[in-house]
Amino acid sequence: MAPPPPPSPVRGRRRPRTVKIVVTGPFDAGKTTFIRTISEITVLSTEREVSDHDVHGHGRTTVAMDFGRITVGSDVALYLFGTPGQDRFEFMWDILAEGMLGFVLLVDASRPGSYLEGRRVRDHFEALADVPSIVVINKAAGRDPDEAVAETRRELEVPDDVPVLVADVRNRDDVKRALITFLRTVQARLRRAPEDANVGTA
Ligand SMILES: Nc1nc2c(ncn2[C@@H]2O[C@H](COP(=O)(O)OP(=O)(O)OP(=O)(O)O)[C@@H](O)[C@H]2O)c(=O)[nH]1
Ligand SMILES: [Mg+2]
Repeated sequence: MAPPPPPSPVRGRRRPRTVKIVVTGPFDAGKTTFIRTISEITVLSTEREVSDHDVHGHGRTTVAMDFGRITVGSDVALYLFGTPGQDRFEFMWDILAEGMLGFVLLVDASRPGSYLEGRRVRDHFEALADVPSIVVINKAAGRDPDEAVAETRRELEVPDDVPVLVADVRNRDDVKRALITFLRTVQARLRRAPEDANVGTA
């Protein structure tokens, strides 16, 4: 009798494990750009024209969410959810945080008010779930990176085990580096508390 056919590569392929990461931060910090720079699918964004250009440089703002995806190896797909930046859409934060593996907090180094807002966003997400996070300083061109990191740590009172890094979120390598740092932080947390292994998977 003929041996059974080998398993079909398509049928045999495992679906990647999906995890949800929230990309958050103050108004105009670069959240949508971060996701657009790295996503392998066309980013689903809900943006509207901003009526007040004086307080917002780019004329468009996220009103509900951004959604993008990046696959890491063949095993894990990161689903990236960007939050809206304006206060009046803050009700979306809790919805988007549901089931998150962790969050990336962006701050805008070119705007001093970004620190105070960043701290409020961080406190909010920290209170929602005890999950890993990192802080990414965007728009820091011309700044000394070490000084920008020290200032951000101080202003946001970032704990020592939360990485803080400088990036230009329009640059794919920078965004990749940020996500790798985030995943390493998740790994470090799992080594300390392996029972959390399934927390936050989508
Ligand atoms: N100079 C500079 N501009 C940037 C950088 N990243 C993003 N921008 C610009 O900043 C503006 C805001 O970027 P977005 O990605 O829309 O910011 P956002 O955080 O999603 O904004 P909201 O949804 O309104 O909160 C856009 O015009 C970007 O082109 C950066 O690293 N440097
Ligand atoms: Mg946006």
